[in-house]
Formats: sequence, C-alpha cells, structure tokens
Amino acid sequence: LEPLYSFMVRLRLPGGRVSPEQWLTLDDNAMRYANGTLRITTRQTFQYHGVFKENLRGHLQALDKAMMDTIAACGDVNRNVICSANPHRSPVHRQVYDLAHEISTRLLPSTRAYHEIFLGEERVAGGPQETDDEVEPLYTRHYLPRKFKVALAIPPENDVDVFAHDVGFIADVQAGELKGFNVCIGGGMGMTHGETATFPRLSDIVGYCTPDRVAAVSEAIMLVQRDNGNRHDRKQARLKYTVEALGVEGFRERVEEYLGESLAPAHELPLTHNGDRLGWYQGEDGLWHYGLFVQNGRLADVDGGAQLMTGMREIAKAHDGDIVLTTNQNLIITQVPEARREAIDTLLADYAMTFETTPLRRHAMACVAFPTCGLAMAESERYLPSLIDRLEAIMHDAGLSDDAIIVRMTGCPNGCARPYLAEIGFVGKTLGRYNLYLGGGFAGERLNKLYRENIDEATILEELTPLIQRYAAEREADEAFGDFVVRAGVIAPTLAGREFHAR
Ligand code: SRM
Ligand code: SF4
Repeated sequence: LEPLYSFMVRLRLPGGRVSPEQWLTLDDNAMRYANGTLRITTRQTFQYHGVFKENLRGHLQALDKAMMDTIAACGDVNRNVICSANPHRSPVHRQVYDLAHEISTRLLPSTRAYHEIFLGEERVAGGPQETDDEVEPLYTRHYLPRKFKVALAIPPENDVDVFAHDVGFIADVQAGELKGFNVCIGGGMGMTHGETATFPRLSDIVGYCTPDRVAAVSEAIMLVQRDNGNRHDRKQARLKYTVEALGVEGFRERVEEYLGESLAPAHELPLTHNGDRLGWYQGEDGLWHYGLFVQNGRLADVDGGAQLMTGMREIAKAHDGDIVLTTNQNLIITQVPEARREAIDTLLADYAMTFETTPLRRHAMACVAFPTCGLAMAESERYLPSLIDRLEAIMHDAGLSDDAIIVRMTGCPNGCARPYLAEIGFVGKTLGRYNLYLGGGFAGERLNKLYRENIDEATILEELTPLIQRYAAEREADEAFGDFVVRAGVIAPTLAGREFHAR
C-alpha cells in the first residue's frame, strides 16, 4: 500500500492550438483521469489537477493517441513556446505559429525516457541511451541551469507579454508580409519576498533576425545560458541573471559567437496593448473567430452557472475548426463560416458560457495557487473574482465601468500570472494578505513597483478607492491607469529590473 499520490499534468502545446477531436480527448481525460476540470495556463496550454498515480499512464497514453504530449512542459528545459494567438487570423499569424513549433521541436530533449516510462516503448540495449552526451546533443549531461521560456509577439498586440520571457521575438510585418523579428533576451518574473538580489526583469532588445534564423537564434541563446548560467544558486540561475552578470552586450556577443553571425540592428516595432481579442472577429480569409473569456482559465461546470466543460464538449462535437488557447487564459473558437455563427452563439448561450462583464474583469488574471499549488502563500484563482466584484463597484462609482485596468494576482512571488507587469498587481504574502504593486505599463513595456506591503482586503480597497477616483478626475485623454499613477507621482517608474525594489 502506498500514499494516494496525485499529480498536476501540463501539456506541451506550442502556440496553443487543438483540433475538435483533440478537444474531445482532453475533455474525456479530464472526466476520466482528473478532477473534471481543464485549466488554461498563462503559457497557452492545459493543466490537469488531481491525476492519481494509477491514472497517469492511461492519461498520457490517451494524449499520445491524440498526438499530444507533456514532454518538457516542466523542468530545466525549453518550456511551452508561446505566440500571439490564433494561427487562423492571418497568414502572418500562421507563419509565427509555425515558428513556435519549429523552436519547440528544435529545443526538445531527445531522450526516449517519456516513451519508455509512460507509453510502454521498449528500451533498446546498446542504443543511444548508453552515453548521456549522445542522448542530449543540446542539453548534454546536466540540462539547463533553470527553466527557459520563449515567446513570439505580432505587433501592435503584446498579448504574450513578450518582454517577460528569457527570449522574446517581436514580428516585423510590412504590407502583410513577415520580414523578420526583433530579438529580446533576459526577461523573467520570479523573485523571493525580502531578497532584493532576486527581481522581475524585462528583456532587452538586442538585435534583429530573419524568420529562417529564429530557431537557430533561440538555440544559440539557450546554449549561452546553458554554458554561462549560475549552477550554484537556483535563485540566480535564470537567464535574466546571466544577462545581468555578463552585461547585455556581453551576452549578445556570445550569442553571435555560437550563431556564427551577427544579429542585424533592431527595428522600431511599437506594441500598443496586451490582452486578448474577445467576442466575434473576422480573419483575413473571411472566416470568423470567437474569443471566449474564461475566468482565470478554469473550465468547469458550475452548479447553476456556466457549464464550460459541457458547453465546450458540445461545441467541439458540432464544430470543424480548431480551438486555440491564449496566453491570457482565454480560448478562441476559430474558423467559423458566417452560416455557422448562429449555431455557435446558440451553444454559447445554452451553456451559459458568456456573461456580461466589464473590461476590468476581462483583463484580470490570477495564477492557480490554493488548493493545488504547493508554493502558494495566499489564495489567487479562487479569490480574485470576488475582489474584482468590489473593484468593479469602485470603478462604476468613478464612472469608469467601460475602462480597462490590468489587474493580476498571484499567490506567491514566483509570478505565474506575470503580476509585475500589471497596472495593479497583487502578490500573496500570507493567507488573506497581499503586497500591492502599481504602475505597470498597459502594453507590457514597464514593470510595476511595491506600493503597500502585506495588506488585507479592507486596506486594499481603502488604498485603491481614492486612487481610482483621482484617476477618473485627473487623467489625460487615453491615459492608462499605470501611466497615470507614475505621472501623478504616486509611484516611481521601474525602468530596469535592478530598480524594482528601489522606492
Ligand atoms: Fe509557474 C512554479 C503554475 C506560468 C514562474 N508554476 C509553478 C508551479 C509548477 C508550482 C511548483 O513548482 O510546485 C505551479 C503549479 C500550480 C498548480 O497547482 O497548477 C505553477 N505557472 C503556473 C501556471 C499554471 C499559472 C497559471 O495560472 O496559468 C502557468 C503554467 C505555465 C505553462 O503552461 O507552462 C505558470 N510560472 C508561469 C509564468 C508565466 C509565464 O511563463 O509566462 C512564470 C513567470 C515567468 C518566469 O518564468 O519568469 C512562472 N512558476 C514560476 C516560478 C518562478 C520561476 C523563477 O524564475 O523564479 C515557479 C517556481 C520555480 O520554478 O521554482 C513556478
Ligand atoms: Fe503557485 Fe506561486 Fe505560481 Fe501562484 S505564482 S501558481 S502560488 S507558484
């Protein structure tokens, strides 16, 4: 007899696209092997919670049959590669999605261990497993110092928070043609409360490359990190600290050495906003796409409320197009012909999947935290919706019901919902108490800063009410809340990660 071990299972799903058939497998697995819910993550994939050990193999084998896996979704490897949502929106979106796949495949560990352990593949004696270096040409014996993350954005949208990742690519699109990418290095969110040597950092733009070099550039950056990252202190092991140690120029020069060529000078590629396109919109080929708001990414059937699991199952049965996940924990029902829109609308209504909501809620994100995350210090996914109720009332009273402010919450400082980019960020300290951060940029271009420490809900509302009222009264045309609090001197701007803790 052994303890009742239960696991979180995370898929590798570069660019977040699944077919309706794959959706039905995902749904069936949730019902059969997990807790009956699916969780869309901030990296455009799915997590399952509550998978008992005895169900693990069956679960992964069913995913394998449907051409999905969980390889390298966790660990000191290249993680799920994310890109601006919806490959069906335009040919450029498709090209960028294909590049996300190319990067993912190129940086995938080559070990067959997953296939042997979970899929019943036989280990071949004398095969390449015999020498570790042969098994992992890129990762070699010791893998990376820490996780490694890549994101691709298509301006003007910054839905992926392109500066938050170890590597970011910003697409250069001219007259509908993909010409190349600005290359960014050194982003990351995680930090530890009270340890100022740890900090979130936005990446630096270091150059430009053509689309055919994107995978090679990703690999070169990963190898520089593999060989120069800090392997003594895990809290200093992310690429952002290697960039700090080597200097941006020093890191770039090493990348160019590994690559055997120089990066071209960066282009001017403005990003204007983050967040997702929700509701109906038309792609360049005339087909329609429906962006569905999924609160904090949790698909579940709620008694007397939204039936997102059943509703999406019925949509997957009735729909020919793909379903695409976003990096803001939402999903898109894609490739709907005009004549099928009404049928989709009917299903959305039948299962109460859409509800009137404010821009404030639509832009809010929370990490998982309790009850499944072992690192949580405070509630997040289960608490943020009720805090948004209260913030909505304050926004309403201030005449701002139609305005968006980016609010994000995490249950600990690891930063899984990228809270240090929010205009209003909450980071858990202990049960019921959060650090409050202000001043992030609306387009994901500026970090926020600590405003109040370790405060409960009553104090949060006390602090935010006058600020929101002042914003309503004093803001300039189109001025975002994060920009306003910086201009008004409420908070100092954070211009570099090292300044994050400076008051
Ligand atoms: Fe995360 C660890 C959930 C995106 C930074 N993250 C965890 C773990 C696995 C807890 C653990 O190690 O025991 C969480 C599982 C909770 C649960 O019960 O499901 C967890 N992270 C998540 C997800 C599900 C949050 C969400 O609500 O969507 C996201 C899944 C991503 C995926 O699909 O691959 C998730 N995590 C992120 C992001 C955002 C991103 O990648 O864009 C970050 C910040 C960006 C970054 O990496 O810098 C992030 N997670 C962390 C860290 C801190 C890393 C650091 O550099 O300090 C940890 C802890 C660690 O690695 O030691 C962590
Ligand atoms: Fe868990 Fe912390 Fe990540 Fe939230 S931010 S999911 S509490 S590790």
